[in-house]
Amino acid sequence: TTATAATFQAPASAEQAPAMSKSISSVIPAPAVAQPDARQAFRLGWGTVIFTQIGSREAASVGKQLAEVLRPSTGFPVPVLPAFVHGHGISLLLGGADARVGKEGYELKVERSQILIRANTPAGLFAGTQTLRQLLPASVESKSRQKGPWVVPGGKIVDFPRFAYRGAMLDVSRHFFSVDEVRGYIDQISQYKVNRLHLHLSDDQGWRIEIPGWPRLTSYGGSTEVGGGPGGFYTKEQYLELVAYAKQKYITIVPEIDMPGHTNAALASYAELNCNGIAPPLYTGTSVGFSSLCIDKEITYKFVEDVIRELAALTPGEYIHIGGDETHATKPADYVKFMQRVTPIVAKYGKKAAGWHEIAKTQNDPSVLPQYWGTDDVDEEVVAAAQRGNKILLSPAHKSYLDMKYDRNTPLGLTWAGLIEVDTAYGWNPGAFVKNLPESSVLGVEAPLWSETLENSDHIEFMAFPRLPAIAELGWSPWSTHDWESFRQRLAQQGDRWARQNVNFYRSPKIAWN
Ligand code: TNX
Repeated sequence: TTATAATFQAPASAEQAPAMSKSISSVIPAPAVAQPDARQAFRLGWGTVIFTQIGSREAASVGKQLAEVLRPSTGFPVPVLPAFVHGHGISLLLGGADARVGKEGYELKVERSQILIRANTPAGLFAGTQTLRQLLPASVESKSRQKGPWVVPGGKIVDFPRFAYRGAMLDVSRHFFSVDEVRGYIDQISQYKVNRLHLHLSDDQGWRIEIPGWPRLTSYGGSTEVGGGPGGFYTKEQYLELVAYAKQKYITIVPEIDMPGHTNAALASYAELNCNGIAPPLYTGTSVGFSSLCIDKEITYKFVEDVIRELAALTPGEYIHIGGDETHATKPADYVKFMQRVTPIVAKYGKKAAGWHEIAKTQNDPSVLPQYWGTDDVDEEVVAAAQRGNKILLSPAHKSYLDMKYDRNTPLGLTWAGLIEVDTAYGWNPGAFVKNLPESSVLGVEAPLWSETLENSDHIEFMAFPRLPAIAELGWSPWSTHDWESFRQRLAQQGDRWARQNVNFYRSPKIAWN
C-alpha cells in the first residue's frame, strides 16, 4: 500500500449491507442464468483432482492455472490430470454445454460430489474457472496456507457475454510500465472476464515499442515520461511476451500508435518527420493537442507503414488502433486526408483499424472501429458510421475513464470529464447510451486508464479497483441482471480478495467492504 492510498481511507460512514450468505450467483460479472441449490455444495479437500479434457493442451493449461491459485492457500496438492472420472473432482470439459454458451461462455454445475465446467472453447473454460475462484472463500487468494473449509455453494450457472469486446486500456506512454507491471494488470482484469487489453504505446511523452529501421523512436523517444523520469520501452521480445501472457488468459492485446497528433516523441526522434525539418525537444508535461505528423511529406507514410507492418506482424488480434484523437495541430482537411491514406495501410497488413471516435468522420470503411470517448450521449458522426455498418466501441469519459478522480479528495487522477464514483461507473447501459445508437451496433465497452498522474502498480490498482469490475460487468452481464444493490453487495466481497492479492484498491464509501 502506498503512502498516498494509506492516507486516503473511506469515511467510516459506509452503509451496512444486509447480511447475505454466499450463493452461486454472488460473482462479478453477474452470471446470465444462475440457479442456486442450497442442498448442494462442494468441499475442496486433500483428494480433490482437477480433470481436464483429454487431448486438449489448452484445457490442461486452464486447469493448471486454476490449480496454481488453489494450491498455496489450501495447501492441497490439487493434481491436474487429462482424464474424466464421472462424479468426482473438478472437471473442465470441452463440448456438451448448453447451446447458449457460445464461444466464450460456460456452464458450471456444483454438486456435493463434483464440479463440472463445460464450454465449447478453452476461453469458456477459463471464464468458468474465474467464476469458480470467486465462489470460494476470499482467503483462497492468499499466497500462504489458510484455514478452510473450502466450500463452493451449490447450483448451476449458464453464462455467456452480452458484448464481444470487453476491454481495458493502459497508457504506457505518459508513464512507462514494465512487463511485470502490465502482467500484474492482466492477472487482475482477467478475473472479471475482460478479453481485450488496449496498450497506448505512443504519445507526446514517449514511444514504447521497438520498430525495425527506426531505432531512435525508442532509444531517444522512449527515454523519458511525464515528470522527466527515465521512461522505457518494450523490445519486440518483451511485447511478444505480453501478447503470449495475455493469450493464456484469453485476452487479446490491441496495440495503439496514436497519429497524426500525440506524436511529439516520434517527431523529437526524427527531424525528417517534421514539416520544417527541425526536431522539437522531448516533452515531459501533460498538455495535449500540440503535435502533428507532417501530412504532405512522403516519409510520413513510409514511417507509418513501417510501424503498422511491424505491429501487425507482432499482434495476433484483429485490431490495430491508430489513435486519431485531439488533433488540434492538424488542419481538419489534412486529418481526413491522413486517415484516408492510413486506414488502407492497416487493411493491407490484414488488420482492422480502431481509432478514437474522431476517425468516424474520415471515411466510409465499415470495418473501422470508432471508439466513443465523449462526455455526453450525442454523436452524429458515430451514429452515421453505425448506419453504414460500423461497429462502435464505447468508452464514455464521464462513466468509463478510470483516470478520473472518484471524488474531490482522490490523490491521483484528473477531473476534466467529472468525478466518477463506482456507482457512476456502473450506472449506464451500453446498449442504450449514445442517442440513436442501437445495441446491435455496439461491439462492446472499454475502460481506459490514462497515466499522466500514475507512476506504478499501486496507482494503477487504486484507480482501476473497484471501477474496472463495474465496467466489466456492463460488458458481460445481460442488462436484466443490472442492479446497483446486487452489484454493491457482490463488490463488497471483492475487497477481501483484493487485500489477499495485495491489490491496492480504493475503499469507496459507497460499499460496505467485507
Ligand atoms: C484525453 S481521451 C485524451 C488523452 C488524455 C486523457 C486524460 C483521448 C482520446 N485523449 O490524451 O490522456 O484525455 O484523461
